[in-house]
Amino acid sequence: MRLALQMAESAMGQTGINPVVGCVLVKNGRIIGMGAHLKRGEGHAEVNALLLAGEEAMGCTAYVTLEPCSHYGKTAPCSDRLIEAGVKRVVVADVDPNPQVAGTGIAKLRSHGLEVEVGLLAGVSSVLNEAFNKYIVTKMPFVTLKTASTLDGRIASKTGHSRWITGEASRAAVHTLRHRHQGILVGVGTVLADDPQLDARLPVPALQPVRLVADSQLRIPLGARVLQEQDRQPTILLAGGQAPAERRAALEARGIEILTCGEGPQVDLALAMRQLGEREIGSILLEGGGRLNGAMLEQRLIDKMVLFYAPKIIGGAGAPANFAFEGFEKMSEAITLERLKVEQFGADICLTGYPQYE
Ligand code: AOF
Ligand code: ZN
Repeated sequence: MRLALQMAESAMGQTGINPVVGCVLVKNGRIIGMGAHLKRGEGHAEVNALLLAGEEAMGCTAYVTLEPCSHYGKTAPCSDRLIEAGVKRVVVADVDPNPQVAGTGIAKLRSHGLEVEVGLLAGVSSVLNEAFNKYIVTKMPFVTLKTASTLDGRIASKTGHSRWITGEASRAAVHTLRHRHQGILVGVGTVLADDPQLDARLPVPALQPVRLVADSQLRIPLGARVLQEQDRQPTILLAGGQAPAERRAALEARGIEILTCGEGPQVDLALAMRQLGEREIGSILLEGGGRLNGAMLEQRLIDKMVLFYAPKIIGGAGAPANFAFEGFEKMSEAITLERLKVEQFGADICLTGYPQYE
């Protein structure tokens, strides 16, 4: 199962709104097949593993990180394939929350006499598929917030200087995060201040998330780096309902897509997320700035946080903070993070957690 989970993890980011899944087939103490789901629309993990095993699969045990499917999607049901191949026993890590599956895959295997065991390393599989698990049930993207700040929570100095806060190792980890998300979201203030490119730069070729900019009044300059190279990495602007028509026309003439999010002057962020979900963007990496982070947090649209802290204190009353919002009066009202994980990247620490909204 650990090998199957490793294979699943290696495909993170490349299956779109589909889960990552690994499968290992074992018979008489030997691995006779293995496979992963590598791309939406292509073979599921079980099918790829069965192809490798061929006739040998008869009587084997299958270790699968997700419940084998029982529905006709873009591919035929895996549970049928396991039954036809004569697999004797199936060990499943986690159940598939997809309403089209949700236990029916396991029930089908059992009804054909296969021995099924569920729950081995379930927690590991469910974290790998946390975005899928939310999206498949709600059709809303899973939003991961990433910040890089000083210990006093600043994302720039009082003069706006921000390169660099965190070290190289942290920044490299961010590029892996970008590769693993379908969309990358920033506010227009960040584009105006930093002119970021918002691509994934890794030592090996990476997948490029769709670039999303929340820009209620469409203030983004046509020369901004996020608007270049649309063939390689498209950009969608999230606009308010009252953005100037001439800005809209100028941007659309350049082939930039604009999503109108509500009728008011601001971007309706919840509606924006719903619209992006409808476009099959199932995971979004939110990268600031502070105001967008604060607004997303207030509206409970952030599912997970990855907070990098450099061991530095910059101070300055006007220095921008990683979260800018009205705030609460009492400590008891504070949003808390649960399931905390602490890691170190070079000299920086990285705190990962899941906000609890009461
Ligand atoms: C499995 N094994 O490797 C994967 C599964 O459109 P399709 O045919 O690719 O089906 C996608 C759905 O199938 C997806 O939403 C999830 O429920 C399940 N994914 N199931 O048995 C796999 N990738
Ligand atoms: Zn399947």
